[in-house]
Amino acid sequence: MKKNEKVRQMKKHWWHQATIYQIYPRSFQDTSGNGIGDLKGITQHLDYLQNLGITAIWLSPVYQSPMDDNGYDISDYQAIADIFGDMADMDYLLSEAKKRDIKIIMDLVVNHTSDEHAWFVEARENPQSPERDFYIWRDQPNDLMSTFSGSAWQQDPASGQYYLHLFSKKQPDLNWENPDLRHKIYEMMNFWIAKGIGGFRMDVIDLIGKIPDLEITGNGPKLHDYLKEMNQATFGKHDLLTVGETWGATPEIAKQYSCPENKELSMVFQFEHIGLQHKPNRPKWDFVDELDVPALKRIFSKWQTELELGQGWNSLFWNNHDLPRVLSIWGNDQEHRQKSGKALAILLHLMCGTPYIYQGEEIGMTNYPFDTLEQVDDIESVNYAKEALANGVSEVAIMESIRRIGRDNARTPMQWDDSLHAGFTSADKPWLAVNPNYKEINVAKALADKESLFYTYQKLITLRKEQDWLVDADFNLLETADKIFAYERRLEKETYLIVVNLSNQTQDFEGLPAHYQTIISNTDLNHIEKTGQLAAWDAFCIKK
Ligand code: ISL
Repeated sequence: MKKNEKVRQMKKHWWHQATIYQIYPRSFQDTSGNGIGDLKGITQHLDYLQNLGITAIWLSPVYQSPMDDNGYDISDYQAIADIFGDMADMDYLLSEAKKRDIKIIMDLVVNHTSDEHAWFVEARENPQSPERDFYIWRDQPNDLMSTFSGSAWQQDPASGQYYLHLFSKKQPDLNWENPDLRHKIYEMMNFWIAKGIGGFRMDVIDLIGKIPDLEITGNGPKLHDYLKEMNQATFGKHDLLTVGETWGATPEIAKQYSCPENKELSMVFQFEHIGLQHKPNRPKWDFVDELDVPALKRIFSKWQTELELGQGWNSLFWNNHDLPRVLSIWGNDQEHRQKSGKALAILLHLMCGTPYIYQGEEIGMTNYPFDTLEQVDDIESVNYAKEALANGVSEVAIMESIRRIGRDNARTPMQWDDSLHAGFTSADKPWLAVNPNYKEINVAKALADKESLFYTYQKLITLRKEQDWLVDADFNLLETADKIFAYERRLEKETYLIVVNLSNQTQDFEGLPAHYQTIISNTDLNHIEKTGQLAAWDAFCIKK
């Protein structure tokens, strides 16, 4: 059988043609008036999301939490944080979403819990308890460092032992070697599956196989055994989407996770393209001024060809709640804001994989002009600033990094309209300031303008549902000028050409065929035909 035929016959899942929308609940919509987004706020905007066309929402954590890391520090996996509402609100969100054919993907944070989780409280108070071994304790720390600065070990005064925390001190790492712990996690996952959720996004899942004594954190030897066991014990029997957050994945590793025969996950998030934002092998704060477009092409092309259908599956994303806004990094967030936004969307969404949109991306939200440390909330940025100041780095330089790369850029409130606080909250002050550009950039304005970025996203989402080639076709990067990203998708006799000018400059381009059909574009193709040139941020897809 020819490869294309095999591919067409392969078992397809709903998520092969899905587009996922990530919501950071804290920043989406406040209905209670406390300045913090909540579950009712999400339910209130389901019609908006249905209009956009998305298949599922990935919900960042809404569980009970002391909010040291905005909910990625969970103290009860089966309860909802008061600030977000309660379980009745969650059930209502699930049922209202279902009415609109929207699934809910829950964030599964099981590399660590909060130090206020009952397991850790017991472990700390009673070193003889079974819970003690749910965490990782040593008599002496080694050199492991926390992602949020400083040592990854914290001494517990009562026993004198140190516990491991790869993130904040309030996020002790779980010990996945302990089978009782693993089964408790599977039970919890089944509780959520029974509620009818659409799947799980798995926070830093590649860390669960760590061997702390060897200072191995990512991709430990038992990682894939645990995932296979988890699959069998939980989601394997259901048609759910599972996506692992895996900073350390190479294409080889990603195949291990996502190859259907392996029965692990549907897909993973790989971050190689995100790595281009900072200098090679440097901390993320050491950002680059001039982005390397040829490297971006090489990286995407590698992932597209290595994870071809049947071998594995890609996740496609520019943004999430940890990353700066793509328009402020790869796009032009000033004079070409909408057009560069469309170009970046067209470029990404016509590749093979499941696309993810982060709230506000669809209306072209941008980085926030942070200039003092008082404006910064995120624990990662705050800890970094403390450490850098102590090491003699100037506040000006620190603010430059935070402004460019800091996680709060993604977390400023969603901009709904041009009223006070962008319609996000009726409180005097939102938990994090609204971007001052909200009068220009907001949902109401985007919906009113048929030419807005919103409608490009809407069209891309529809295309993904309707056009099978987006799933089935091969990917082939074309040789072009540095700043042009062009690729073909081919399936039997059909060929689709995607061309994007990733720059503010005009580029020569002679590659338009005599006959074609336009699938989507942000520009006038006749003009390109006549001049043999792409204008700044021109982007299109044609069928040859
Ligand atoms: O972007 C990062 C790499 O420097 C980190 O901010 C981030 O911590 C890392 O991507 C892991 O992220 C996930 O786990 C963290 C949580 O703070 C992030 O929000 C989450 O996405 C710990 O749970």
